[in-house]
This record gives sequence, structure tokens and C-alpha cells, in this order.
Amino acid sequence: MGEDAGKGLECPKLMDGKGNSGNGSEKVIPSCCLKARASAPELEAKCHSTVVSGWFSESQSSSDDAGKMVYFNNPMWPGEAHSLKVESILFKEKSDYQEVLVFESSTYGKVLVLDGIVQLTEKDECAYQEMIAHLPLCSIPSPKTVLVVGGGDGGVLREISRHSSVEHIDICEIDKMVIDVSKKFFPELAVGFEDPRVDLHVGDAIEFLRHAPKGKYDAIIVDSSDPVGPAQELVEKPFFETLAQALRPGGVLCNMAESMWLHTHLIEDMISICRETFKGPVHYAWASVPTYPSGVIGFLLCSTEGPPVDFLNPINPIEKLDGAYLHKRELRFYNSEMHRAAFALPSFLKREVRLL
Ligand code: SPD
Repeated sequence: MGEDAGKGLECPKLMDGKGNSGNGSEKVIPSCCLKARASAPELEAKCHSTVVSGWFSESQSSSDDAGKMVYFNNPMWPGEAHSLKVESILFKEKSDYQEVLVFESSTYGKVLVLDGIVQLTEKDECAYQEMIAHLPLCSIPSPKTVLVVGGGDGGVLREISRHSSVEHIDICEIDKMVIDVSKKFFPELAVGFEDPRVDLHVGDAIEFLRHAPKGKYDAIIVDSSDPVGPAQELVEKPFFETLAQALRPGGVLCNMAESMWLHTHLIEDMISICRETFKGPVHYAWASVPTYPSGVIGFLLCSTEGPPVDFLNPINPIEKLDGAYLHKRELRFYNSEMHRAAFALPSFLKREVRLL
């Protein structure tokens, strides 16, 4: 076990209700912490990643008035915290936007964590990156122009690269540290940046989209982190309206859409916003990703008005695309059967999000 494993990660000093640390120096409370405080008002400001006794937990921590560590759950999944055994901590720094942590786990390979939330592990990243990329790209014939929002680790780019019809890929990631960290620790994902079709924009996606020509993209993939902190605006109506404008008629959006077990209301809100905004079909799909909360993650698929899109039956099957299965590395999770299966929903979800 590495030297750092087993120690609690260093936490900033407890801040008072106005964001002051109590030693006279002003500190701004990150928005994710404000959200945490709103959902757990009995606790004061928190910091992020927690490694205690050699285990990382998707919880947050702080010290109480007596200096004792206090743990509480992430507001996105109260009452539970998935843990991974830590071999060694490889990187931990605060960027301008979030805390970035990389550690070597005992069973899932290297893990990337942002603001205390697991973004990917080497073992199961294939499920998320392959599904979020190929569900939309295999649903339209010959996609040419693609935009990725977020996705700074490069994994989604790696998957888009399998599509030889694609001529241009814009990616807009706000946090350069995520890109740099991925290039250093996750070369199997960051390889996506090496594709000459990729045009990297480091900045705010909302600002980027404001200047994007209307109707430019065949497909947009929103590979965001959870809607706390920098990704908060990415589940709100104005953002979806901007995405719809940037798509050509009959263009497709695939948006990360959380867990059906934990976020039914958020999913319901996102679906109703998208039904109003995109005039074509709106569908929910999901996949198993063991290291995400509740072990699943969802994808919202929408299309603008235009040539009809049948998301449920891939018109552009990956098996028929020259070299796509083997490009850079073999597909590990996605295939046309998984594509179709991803849209089968449990009855409770159909009822709650009115998809019946
Ligand atoms: N709850 C975690 C959701 C993370 C979604 N983004 C992952 C980024 C991988 N490219």
C-alpha cells in the first residue's frame, strides 16, 4: 500500500456561514458545498474527497468544532456511500473549478475523482464511454460533425474516433487540469485527444455554444459531471435550448442522465424540458457501471425536428462500420444488442417519468 493510503486527505479549515475561514482570510465556498449545506443544514461547510483507513468513500467530510472529523453523504445520494480500497494516492490538487484526485484502487485500477465523486475507473469506464458515444452515433446515418461537452478525460473522444464518417469533433471542457491529469494517468482514455479530427476548446460550454453556428452539429454528447458545482447549469432549460439550436434538423443529443434508482425526479424534469425543447423523440437509456452510485447510469437521447430518428434500432450499426470494433482497442461493452437493450425500462421508471 502506498504511503498516503490510510491517511485522511487534508481538508481546508472550517468556514463560517459567510465563507470565512475564521482566521481573517476570506474563502469562497464552492457551489457544490453550498448545495451540500442546503441538503444538510445542520453541518457547516465541507470539503471533498475522503480517504480513511485506506478506503475512499464517495462522501464528504469536515471537522467539527472540537476538530473531530465528521462525515456526511453527498447530497446527490444521501444515505449511501460506495467505497473503494486505496492502494496509493497518485494526485490530489484543487483546480480553479474543483478538487481533482487520482488514486490506484485495489480492484478497479486507477480512479479519477472530481469533488469527491467518482468519474471513472480503468475497469468499468468502457461501459459509460462506449454507450454515451455509440447510442447517438449509431442512431443516425454517417455522422460528420460532433460536439462533446465536458469529457476532458478523452474517453468519449476515443469512442467517437471509431466512426470513420466523422470529419470534425469539437470538445469543450472547462477544466484544463482534468485533461492534463488524464494525459498523465489515463493514457488509454486520453488517446482520444490524438485524433487529428479533434478540436479542443478549454472553456465554458455555455459560452462556447453561444457562439456556435446554428445547426452545425449532427450529434452532441454531454459528458458532464453531476449537477453540483461547475455542471449545475447543464441540467437547466436554457442549456438544452442552446444545444437544440446547435443541432441540425434531425440531429441527436445524448446527455448523461444519472441513476434511475436515485434521481427519478431529476430525470423526469430533464425529460419534460427536453420534450418541450427538442421536437423529435426523447428516450431514456441506461447501462450498468458498478462504480457509479447505485451501479447504473442513464442517458437521455433526443432529436430535433427533421429526418426521423429511431433511437431504439441502430440505423448505423457498429458491427458494419469498417474497423470500428477494433479501432485503437476492441469494444468492451457496446454492441447492437446492448444498444437495443439499453432502452428497456423497469415499470416503476416508465410510470414515474410517464414513458408508458
Ligand atoms: N456520478 C458520476 C457521473 C459521471 C459522469 N461523467 C463521467 C466522465 C467520464 N468521461
